[in-house]
Amino acid sequence: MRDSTIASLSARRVWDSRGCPTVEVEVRTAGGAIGRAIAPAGASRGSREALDLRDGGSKLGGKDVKGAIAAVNDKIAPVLFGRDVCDQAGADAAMIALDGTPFKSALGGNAIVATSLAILHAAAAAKETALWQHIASSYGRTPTIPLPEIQIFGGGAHAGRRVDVQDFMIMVPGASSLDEVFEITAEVYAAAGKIMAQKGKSVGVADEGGWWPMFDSNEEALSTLVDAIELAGETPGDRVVISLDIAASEFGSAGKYRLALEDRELDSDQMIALLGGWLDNYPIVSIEDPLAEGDTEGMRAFTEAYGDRVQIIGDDYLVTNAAFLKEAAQIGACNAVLIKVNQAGTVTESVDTFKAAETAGYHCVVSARSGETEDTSISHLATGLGAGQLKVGSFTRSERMAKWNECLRIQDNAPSCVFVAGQPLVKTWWGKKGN
Ligand code: 2PG
Ligand code: MG
Repeated sequence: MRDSTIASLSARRVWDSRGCPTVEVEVRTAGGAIGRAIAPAGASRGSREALDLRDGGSKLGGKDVKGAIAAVNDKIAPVLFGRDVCDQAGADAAMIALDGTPFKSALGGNAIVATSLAILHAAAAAKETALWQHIASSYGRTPTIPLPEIQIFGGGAHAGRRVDVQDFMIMVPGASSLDEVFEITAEVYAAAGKIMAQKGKSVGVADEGGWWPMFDSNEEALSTLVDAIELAGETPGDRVVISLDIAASEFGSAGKYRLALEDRELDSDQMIALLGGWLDNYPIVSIEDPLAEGDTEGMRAFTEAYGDRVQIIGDDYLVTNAAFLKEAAQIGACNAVLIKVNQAGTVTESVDTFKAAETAGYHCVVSARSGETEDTSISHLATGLGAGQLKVGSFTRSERMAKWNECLRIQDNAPSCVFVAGQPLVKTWWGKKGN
């Protein structure tokens, strides 16, 4: 164990996968341990998540982060100097107190999350242990290799709203290893590309590297995904299943949903019926944000109708917040939660939400953001917590592949760490098919 006292902490400006500025924080301990982490950025954000501090103005679209960097260097660093990096909760609480606002808008969610994750890395380095191992031992967890959720077509706010639905993904709960998941996913991704090219609809990729959704309807994306799974030599609903992020807050509010592509407006009940039809007709096992974040009654009704056969994830709806999750559990809204560290703002609050989810019997999916970097902290977080599932975006582009490849490295270095294929999805449509 190296001396884990914080000797220096500073931020620099780096760039994310959309070419936008973001914050990297580097922490050094007296014993020479180094921890480094970069803040990601969402495009479809919940209204109650931690707020990034952006400079505004006309330069760089108002997205520069000089204020957030100054917040780390001038305000956070003096408060954390001399603390022990192994006291994650203490460091996070100190930043929350220093910020003093409900959505971390004073120091910036980007400043705080990069610092919180850098401290986590520094603690692992001080203990001379892998990050996933440090997480597992700190929080008393049994590590597992997560089941990936991988995007084939983008959509919504990540694809110029070409279709309303944001993520058309596959999961391979029938795979026997992570290698097999990736092999099958690579085949499905390539098959989807071939189909798009044959149809003359191959025009590039969306924000997370999934194929651009050159479709005439949301449902055409679903049927094309089924075709791609078949072209890859798989039987849809057998080893390979579909997962959707509707991201309904992007096109719905006050109980009204505007499907731009199909030029029609649905109320909450009609939206539930539309999605219910998709669940009947396609091998979908997981559906995220099916209703808008303010449509609590819709979310409850959808969960009552379909919660026994499909995973229903709250993302914009729950924003990695333990209190919101407990409220949702009380009324029976959703049965799973997305864990995004930058929505909560700190590692400690994210783990609190994870624990609240587990107590409530909710599944957990650790997730990247649409604006990402080479930072692989979430691969370790998903493994170390034994979260069960990991959502990173597509199966192309290095800000995505960095996370998938890190899972392979973790697996090689952790022979006792099992892969959790299918396990989190036992209550689902896939499970009911008798697989
Ligand atoms: C989501 C994420 C990732 P964003 O909605 O789950 O797909 O998107 O980071 O833009 O919120
Ligand atoms: Mg989402």
